[in-house]
Order: sequence, then structure tokens, then C-alpha cells
Amino acid sequence: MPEPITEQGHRVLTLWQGSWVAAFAVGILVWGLIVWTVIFHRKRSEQLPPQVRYNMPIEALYTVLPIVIIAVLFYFTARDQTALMSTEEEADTNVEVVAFQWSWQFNYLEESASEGEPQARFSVAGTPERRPTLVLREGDVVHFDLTSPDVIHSFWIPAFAFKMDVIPGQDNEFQVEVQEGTAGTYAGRCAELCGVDHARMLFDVEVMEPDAYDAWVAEQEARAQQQETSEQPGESGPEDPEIDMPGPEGEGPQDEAIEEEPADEAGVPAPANEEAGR
Ligand SMILES: [Cu+2]
Repeated sequence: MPEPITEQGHRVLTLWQGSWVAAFAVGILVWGLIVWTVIFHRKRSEQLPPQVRYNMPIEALYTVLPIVIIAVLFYFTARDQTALMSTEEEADTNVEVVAFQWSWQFNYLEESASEGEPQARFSVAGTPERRPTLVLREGDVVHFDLTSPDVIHSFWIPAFAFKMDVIPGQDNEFQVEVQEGTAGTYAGRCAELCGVDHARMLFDVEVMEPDAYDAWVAEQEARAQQQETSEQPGESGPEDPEIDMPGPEGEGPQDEAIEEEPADEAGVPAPANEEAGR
């Protein structure tokens, strides 16, 4: 397992390890009994050994022990699931993740999308050819809202030890606390076969130290502002308002993203935030 970079990731890892310890304990007991039987209870004569059918204590043990094991596993699973799904803590950063065929867009929102129709401060959009980078700050509580304009995807960051499906028409959300001392670059991908170019749905996760992150945000916001003012005179087409919050049947950002490729190839410096804040 990769070393988790979130508080929640450590919880997942601990649950996983605990489950394996329990499974091995049961396994070792069962294998031990099998080996013991094979070695010490070989056939010695034609006479049938003593039979223990309908031995009540043993029958009860067979029944009760598995129920106890399952109850314990269930308890820890339910406890951790409740903690992992909790979105009660105040988030420092709200990111709307738009998964589309076949890339990702990260809208950095003023507040969580579950609280109405928040404004995007700025956005980071990828294309199948150029994967986007999700930038996070060490120590932040980050809230994710997951939306898809087309088919089911799955938002997976292995270093979170966590993934969640991105389902059209359903608001999935979760949040993590990024741990201190985790600055670095990590992999992200789609974990749900979503079409022919599913394998291209990659993204990078960059965890930055606070100063670097704040500088990056300031730069993105300035760029978003600049784009907004430069777009005002002419070019805002009728499809633009859909970009920040694409509905299930709306014009997804994929059209947008694909149209952007020629500009990219023509050597225009590729800012990470083409769908800048609205
Ligand atoms: Cu996908």
C-alpha cells in the first residue's frame, strides 16, 4: 500500500490491515487444524473412529464464532465508513470535480456545491492529451463534490487510499484532511471503465506547502480575472454559463476541452485554468 497522505487514508489502511490480521488469525487456526488432522489422524484400521455428529457444544461453536467474527468486522467497517463519509468539519478548500469522457476538470469553489450554487474562483481543466493537476495544500481540509455530465466515472487517488464513483445526476461528496509533511506529486486516475479512452483519464495531484500553494492560488485567481475581463467584449458564447456546473444532460465540458486542443498545439502557453472563474 502507498503511504496515505490524508488522515482518512490512515484510517482506511488501519481497517485494511486489521481485517487481514483477523483473516490470517482465522486462516492459521483452520490450516493448523487441517494439518494436525492430516498428520495425527490418519486412517489406522477399518474401524470407524468415534463420531461427533450432533455434538451440541461444537455445533454452537461453529455457529457463534463466525457470527462474532462478522460482528466485529462489521463494527469496525461501519465505524470507519461513518467517519470517512462525514462532511461535518469546516472545509478550507472546496473542489468540484467534473469527470468527463475523457479527462477531469477541477473547479475551485467559494464554498461546497451542496450549499447552493457557489461561484468558481478558478478552474483547472485537462484534456485526454494533457492531464490536469489537482493542487492541494498541506494541512487543509478539502471537500470534494463529484459530478459527471456523461457516464459513471470513479475518482481515485491511490495516496488517499480511497475512491468514489462519479455518477451523472447524483451529488457524491467526501472530504479529506491532507496531512502535514506530504508535499509532493501523486497519481490520480479514473477507476471505472467509462469508455474507449478510459485509460487516458489520468491526473496528477500536487500537494504544496502553504506558501507555494497561496502563491499558486493567487496566480490562478489573477489569471481567471484576466480571462474574465478579456472575454467580456466579445466572445462569451451561449454555451459558456454551463461550464461551471454542468448538469447531467448539459453540454459537458468535454466539448470544451476537445475544442481547446488545437490552441494548445499552436503553441499558446497552456494555462492550467482555461475555464476560468465565473
Ligand atoms: Cu472515467
